[in-house]
Amino acid sequence: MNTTARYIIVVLAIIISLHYIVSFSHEGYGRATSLSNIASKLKHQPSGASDTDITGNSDTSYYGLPGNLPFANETLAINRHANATFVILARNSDLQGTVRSVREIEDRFNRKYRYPYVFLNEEPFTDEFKKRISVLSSAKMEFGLIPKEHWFQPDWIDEKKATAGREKMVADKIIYGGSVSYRNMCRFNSGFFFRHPLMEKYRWYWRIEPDVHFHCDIDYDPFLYMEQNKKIYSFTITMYEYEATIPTLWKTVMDFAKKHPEYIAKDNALGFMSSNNGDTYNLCHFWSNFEIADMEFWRGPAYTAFFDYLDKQGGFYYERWGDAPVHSIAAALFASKDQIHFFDDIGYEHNPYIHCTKDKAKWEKGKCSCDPARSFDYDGYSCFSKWETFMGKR
Ligand SMILES: Nc1nc2c(ncn2[C@@H]2O[C@H](COP(=O)(O)OP(=O)(O)OP(=O)(O)O)[C@@H](O)[C@H]2O)c(=O)[nH]1
Ligand SMILES: [Mg+2]
Repeated sequence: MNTTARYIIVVLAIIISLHYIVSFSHEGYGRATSLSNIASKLKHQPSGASDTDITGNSDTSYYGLPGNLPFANETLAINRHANATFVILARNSDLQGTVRSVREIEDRFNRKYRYPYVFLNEEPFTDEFKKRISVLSSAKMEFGLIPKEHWFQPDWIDEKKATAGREKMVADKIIYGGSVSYRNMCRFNSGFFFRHPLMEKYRWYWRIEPDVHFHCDIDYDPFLYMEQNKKIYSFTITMYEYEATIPTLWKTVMDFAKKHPEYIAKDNALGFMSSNNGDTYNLCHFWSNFEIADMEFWRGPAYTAFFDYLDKQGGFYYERWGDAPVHSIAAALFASKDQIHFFDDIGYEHNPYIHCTKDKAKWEKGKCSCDPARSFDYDGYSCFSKWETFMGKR
């Protein structure tokens, strides 16, 4: 062997040794360069508009698991993903409930689909929170801090008026009536979560809260369903809002609608919320703790102008406008009714209500753990039969 050949062998040996040392000491590098990852990347390139790397191996804020832990070797159910993410707003104190929600959505759906997660909080997530959540899935997980201006009460709110509004609600025993942080949360969910830097790269989201339950297997991709069927918003539960939390919301909405007729969709769902063409609001809304929806809708001109208009009226603080009626009314006015989808086959529970399909075939196929007799659909407080009548299904 000549000197050059020996020299090349020594250099190669050094490179290979370094590769192994770094693989073991740096998890991200190890994952990115593992043969199984390279092979799975070649097999599962997302197509279409999506440029999201669902495995997230190149992302430095990645907290997923290395390849030798649970689910990592499970075959992905599909080879096409939507450009989508789960989004979970939570406090550090919500850790245990968040663990339970992630665990359930993983078991019922995401272990096969591996959509990424974005966790958001107005305070930095603790290492403990990140550690306990990260162990639950091999999907990409990112933990983000909410910018102050997206969360806290803006300067232009008249604090005297806001305090008076809160005191009145406390006296009237309105749930969360005295809470400023609840109002911050509702305003954030109404107008800001889709503008968070970690959310900007995605188009579709599935909102999940701590301590919710998913009762049935979801053996297809709801994001792709939405995309392929041109849906923009979806729900599992619809109900009446507490009127005392939104005394001036409908008037504000109608003022906006009169100023901007160009944003009102042709075949809209106003008829679901008002039986007199908008004069009064029947308080029906979609329960937004579950949402699968298109952020292009929230980011578009109609919703941007709508949210800014509502925000300037101050009702998020002077009253207690919830993101549920705000999102629902916008979907009903600025989208056509056929763009709103009811996910009957997603068994969902947020205390105290459950949606559990009454269709026997779907219930069996989903191996549902919920009791259809307890489904909220036709409860007196539910708006679902109104929805069905409006959609011509009953
Ligand atoms: N980071 C953060 N998240 C919050 C805060 N308040 C609420 N959230 C989250 O916002 C979502 C809605 O809050 P919830 O307290 O569940 O409100 P709700 O669903 O109307 O009422 P519950 O019946 O109590 O569940 C959940 O994902 C909470 O974890 C807060 O002050 N900070
Ligand atoms: Mg909740």
